[in-house]
Amino acid sequence: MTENRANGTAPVTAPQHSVEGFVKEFLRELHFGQGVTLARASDNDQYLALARTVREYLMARWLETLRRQFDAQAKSVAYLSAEYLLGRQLDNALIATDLTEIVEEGLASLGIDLATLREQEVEPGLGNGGLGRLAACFVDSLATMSVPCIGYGIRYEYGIFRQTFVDGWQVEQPDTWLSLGAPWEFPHPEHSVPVHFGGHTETYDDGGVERTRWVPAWDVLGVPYNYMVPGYQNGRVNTLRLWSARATKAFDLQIFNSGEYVDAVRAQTFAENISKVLYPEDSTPQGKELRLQQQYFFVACSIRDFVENVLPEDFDLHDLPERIIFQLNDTHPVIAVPELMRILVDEKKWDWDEAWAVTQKCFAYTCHTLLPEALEVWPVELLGRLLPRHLEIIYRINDDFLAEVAQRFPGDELRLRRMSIIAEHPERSVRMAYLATVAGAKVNGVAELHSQLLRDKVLPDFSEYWPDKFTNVTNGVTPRRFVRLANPALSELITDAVGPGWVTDLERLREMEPLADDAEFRERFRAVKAHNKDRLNALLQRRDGITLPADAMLDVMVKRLHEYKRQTLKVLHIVSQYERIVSGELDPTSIPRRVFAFGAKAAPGYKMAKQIIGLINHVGAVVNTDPRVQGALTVVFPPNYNVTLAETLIPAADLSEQISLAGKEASGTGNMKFALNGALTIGTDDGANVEIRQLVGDDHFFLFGLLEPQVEQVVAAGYEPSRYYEENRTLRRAIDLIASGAFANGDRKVFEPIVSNLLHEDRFLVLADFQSYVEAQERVDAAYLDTEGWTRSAILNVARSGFFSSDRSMWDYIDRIWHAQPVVAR
Ligand code: 475
Repeated sequence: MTENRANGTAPVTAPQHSVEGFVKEFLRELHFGQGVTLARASDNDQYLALARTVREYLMARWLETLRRQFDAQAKSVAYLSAEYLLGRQLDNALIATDLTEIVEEGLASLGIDLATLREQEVEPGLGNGGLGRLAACFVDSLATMSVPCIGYGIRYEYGIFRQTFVDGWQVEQPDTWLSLGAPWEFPHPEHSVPVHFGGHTETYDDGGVERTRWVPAWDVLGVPYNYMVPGYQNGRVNTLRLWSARATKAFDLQIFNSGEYVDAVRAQTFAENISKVLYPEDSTPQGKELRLQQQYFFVACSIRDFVENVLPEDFDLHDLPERIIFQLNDTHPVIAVPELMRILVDEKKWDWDEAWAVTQKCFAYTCHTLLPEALEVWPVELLGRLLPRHLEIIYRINDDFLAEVAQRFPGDELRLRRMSIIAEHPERSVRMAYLATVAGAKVNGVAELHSQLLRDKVLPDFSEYWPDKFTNVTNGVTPRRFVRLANPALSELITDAVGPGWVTDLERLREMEPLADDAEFRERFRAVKAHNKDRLNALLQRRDGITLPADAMLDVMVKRLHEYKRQTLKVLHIVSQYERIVSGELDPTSIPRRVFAFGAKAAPGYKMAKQIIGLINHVGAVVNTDPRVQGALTVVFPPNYNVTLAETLIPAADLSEQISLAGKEASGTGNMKFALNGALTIGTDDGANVEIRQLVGDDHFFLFGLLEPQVEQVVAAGYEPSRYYEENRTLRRAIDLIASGAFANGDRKVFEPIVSNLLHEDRFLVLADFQSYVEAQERVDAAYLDTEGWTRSAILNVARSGFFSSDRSMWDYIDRIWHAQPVVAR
């Protein structure tokens, strides 16, 4: 769909919003879309027909949205993100259109169960974790708020790998999410965009002006695939545009003409590799050439698309900042900065300064990390080979910037070296976070603490130089998917209590607060949890053959596997409880029965993370089957944690584990999802945990561990993990038990790397926080035994977490960074 023709007049009407209207349309799709009769239709046929029927209900709104947006010529947000972790589309489209009941009834009249069809959908896993899921929440919120936004990204043919366990060890399988059909996407090959790579630059005389041009060596085509992003029951549908790489005609012809048919076909494959697979590293990006190709590929397509297809034909690009803000989701799309400069200077033939003034107003940068190893750098050699003109532009940006700094701080050579976009060691490379900071109108962190540390620790020279450039926007999650869709039972209870408005105005949850003191309401709240646990149990049975014990506290830690998140701390707690039980120190009937649930993927090349997964599974195999435990401890680790599993797991949780080392987790968003679904948090003073605790109150949050400034001190004083091992008997026994081979059939070597890392390195201070964690867990046990008190706290967690709606995050971005406005119906 080309936006500039979106104001055409042919009427587009949705099917009737009734059971009959739906059934008629569904059967039409089954017959004419899938080419099968109902009698012969497979579940997948039925799912595809259903998806196409539902999208028909959205189509008129989509076209109307585009028309309205074009007419208004309003400022748009272009969210540039290499990842969108969308989750399943069907249910979200059903709640957005308020069709769930109609569809349920209509399908039932044909003898079809909606739940069965839901299960057919393979979620688009086009992201690794937090950052990708955040992008999906943000586009949902913007659509629901009627703010013009295009999400731009990559249509990976293979999303995040499917995780399986073989003998408890992670084995990756390809994610073939497109193989059974992709009913939610709209390919538009006629709007394909060429993207160039390689070659060299040259200068030429342009009527007395010396200019530079890029003479690239090869190119590919970006084919746009559009996805609907429906607002919640507001008649609005925004667009997510994901790019897929194809070989260009010119590329083929050249080689075909030379008679090298087989080589030509191979070259085609080469081009198409660019969008083939999502890199599965989160937080430790590898400097792979294909990754840089992906980054440039999608931002080059996106900028060209916006300038040529979204803006009107005669648009004066000097006004670009009034029409667009490119929000950079971490540094992955930062190459967009020199790309826009290249277009303005080389193609549009603007003066450098004129182009830079516009460019600086068009970008803003969000940082999602604090780990130094997660800050992207690209070797100059690689960048110069792939994008020679962009490297020149980066050099010029850097030269101009450093000249400015030198003026303000004369003679401060060290400062210039610290602030240079080009690092000299260990290899000459481009610091993408610095480029983003220099070019961006604003730079934000994703929680209060993170934004503060970003200013003080990661980019101190820059925040001194531009104090007003830095701001915070605390992350949020969409209440549509993570409460309304994931937790229908709680949604009904909330709606009974405060009315339906909370779905788009989450602060309304506050009105529930007094009900925490209402015994009948607490009873109903517990019934919701029990129902959600049954639902989880049924899913895990079906999915993995896992059975949960009845009446147990559900303690959940789900997130990517990373040492800084400290899954090992939780394992050490489980092992120590186990050891205390089998040694007779702890009576298993004296503590509440607990299920320890894990969900986590490890980057395939991250050895230690994979070891930890192996350890969790092996500990589970021993603990779960030891009769002495008497069912007090159960470890479950369903494989392939993803958005779909989260939607059933989170609503069932009693306890949320947010136990990263203080100062390492930028924000966390899982922590918000749990609180909103009535789990209590055991957590460190890290990321958005800080804000969760402030809002829900200390009495309803289990805080433990070193605070961020204390972490600094402990490290500065020369941290020795072995000291904690020697001085803490419980800890020592737990580690000794692992070291003894008790969880590896007596083989001491299997988990030796984990043990020796903990004892001799322990970069994330697991041992230092162990005692404090165990004590907090004792407080958890005691609190859980007080059923009414626990329920009260759980209700207050829900009632006080409205702040964590991604709608609020979006308003903050609008106020502090974007200055865009909703476009409302005329
Ligand atoms: C933080 N991913 C969370 C979340 O702001 C935070 C990095 C490199 C390459 C690919 N993916 C990544 C991340 O850095 C990431 O997901 N960061 C997370 O962003 C949203 O809530 O604390 O760890």
